[in-house]
Amino acid sequence: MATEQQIATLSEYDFIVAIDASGSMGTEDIKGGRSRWAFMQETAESFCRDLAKIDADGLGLVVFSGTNVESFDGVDVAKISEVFKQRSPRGSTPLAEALTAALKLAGKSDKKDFIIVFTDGVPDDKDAAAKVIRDASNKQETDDSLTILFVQVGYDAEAGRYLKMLDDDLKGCKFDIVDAKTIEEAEKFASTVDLVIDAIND
Ligand SMILES: [Ca+2]
Ligand SMILES: [Ca+2]
Repeated sequence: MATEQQIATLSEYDFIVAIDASGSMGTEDIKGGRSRWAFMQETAESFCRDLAKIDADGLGLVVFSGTNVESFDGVDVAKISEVFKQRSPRGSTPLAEALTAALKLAGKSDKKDFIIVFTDGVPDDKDAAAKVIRDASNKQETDDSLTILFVQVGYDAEAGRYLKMLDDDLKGCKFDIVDAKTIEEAEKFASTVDLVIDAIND
């Protein structure tokens, strides 16, 4: 269970959830024959239900695939479920554009920011996505003002290597602001609050 102290710490943050809706999210490689999209939807809704209790002015949401990067501000879980119903997996993985959109939502208030990205594949432009993160890190005054947690859905080995590089080995950053976990690792935490605090401290 999360302590009051932990919840007080996290109430200083805006939470922004970025959802990869690229075509490969339709791959049915999750146990029980489910698609990555269905599995991610269930997990993301559960995390958002917990985060919405902490983030008093609502969550930020970015949904990205192909040339379609949609942003929503101040949303609740019902809105997130509605967006899931409207989108289905198609197109490529514009991660750099999605991170840029998430940072734009983050910049709307003075709160600290926590961005959680659910993604399954290698982005369209690896270097561009890394540059967005590096530039954000280098603008920060403190390590905890922004954290980006990547949650990998499915088992794409190249995507796993890329996200691990962002987490452990991204050169030229003032602060290490990235944590990367598989969706199975993320689900093992006792609570969403524990997962978020672990990522902030990474
Ligand atoms: Ca908020
Ligand atoms: Ca890290």
